[in-house]
Amino acid sequence: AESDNVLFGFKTCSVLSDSSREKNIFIHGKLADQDAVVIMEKTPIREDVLAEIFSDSSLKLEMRNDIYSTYRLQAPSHLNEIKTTVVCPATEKHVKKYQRQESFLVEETGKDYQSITLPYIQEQCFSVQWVYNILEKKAEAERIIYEDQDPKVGFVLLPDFKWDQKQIDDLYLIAIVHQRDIRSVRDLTSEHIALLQNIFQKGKDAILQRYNLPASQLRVYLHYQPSYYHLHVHFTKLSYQAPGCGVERAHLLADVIQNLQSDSDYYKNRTLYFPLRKDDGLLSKFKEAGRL
Ligand code: M7G
Repeated sequence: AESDNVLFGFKTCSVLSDSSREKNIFIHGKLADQDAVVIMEKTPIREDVLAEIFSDSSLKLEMRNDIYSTYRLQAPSHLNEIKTTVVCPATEKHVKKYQRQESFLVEETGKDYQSITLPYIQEQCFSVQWVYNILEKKAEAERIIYEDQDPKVGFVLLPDFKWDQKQIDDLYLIAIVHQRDIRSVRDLTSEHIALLQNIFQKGKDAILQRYNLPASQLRVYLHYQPSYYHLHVHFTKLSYQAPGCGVERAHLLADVIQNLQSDSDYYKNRTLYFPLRKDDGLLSKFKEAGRL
């Protein structure tokens, strides 16, 4: 029905990026005069629904040649859904985030962080209201897989919104810490080792219990730079190449813990490398400072 279709009346402005291989499209448009980003993605074909597809679909022959034939198969509509994410109202930063663009690798010393990055993220970063909504059970409360309520070492583990939870192959969860003053790995010191170990251990336990997936099948990491400056840890299936997870941004949680164990100020002083998109405001700041 039109009334519960939030996309009714959506007007496309531009396609930000698309991929026939990943079968997704990122669109910038207007929803009742507000900027919106819509992400649509065809979901994987699951083995457990094959029987239903074979018995309940209509099949149209396209061509036959010797032992070869191709068909157009119309699967039952509930097996033919498009996973859709809507960001509205979207900021200019959201639009840029999803735009396909050239990236440049930035070299950020501890000093650069203090003088360039920190001032920038203090005024420019994405709102973390959605994170607070999760921590306060104002949103996604029923999706929580595990919670440790301790204010110091506690966290909430839940499915990332990139994962529709229909199959384990693209398992993707995030652990969001209860502490609110840790922006990124740059803020971590040996004081946080207990917190990180707690997330690592209990996160792995919870995933084993819930999904029967052992730790040896998991990639557990943080992003630097993250999009959202409230500390969170990504848990994905090892065999799954999550979109947007290049090697340059990922820091394995196990490594982060060891680095802090050997040097409490490791992430304060180290030079960290990360890619930034061509029109990222932070990239301009590095250029202005003559660091690129
Ligand atoms: P990140 O490393 O800060 O940024 O990770 P990235 O998106 O550039 O990787 C934030 C993670 O939180 C991403 O994996 C997002 O898909 C996920 N995420 C973002 N939002 C706004 C939400 C949300 O509202 N709910 C949930 N469950 N996950 C989200």
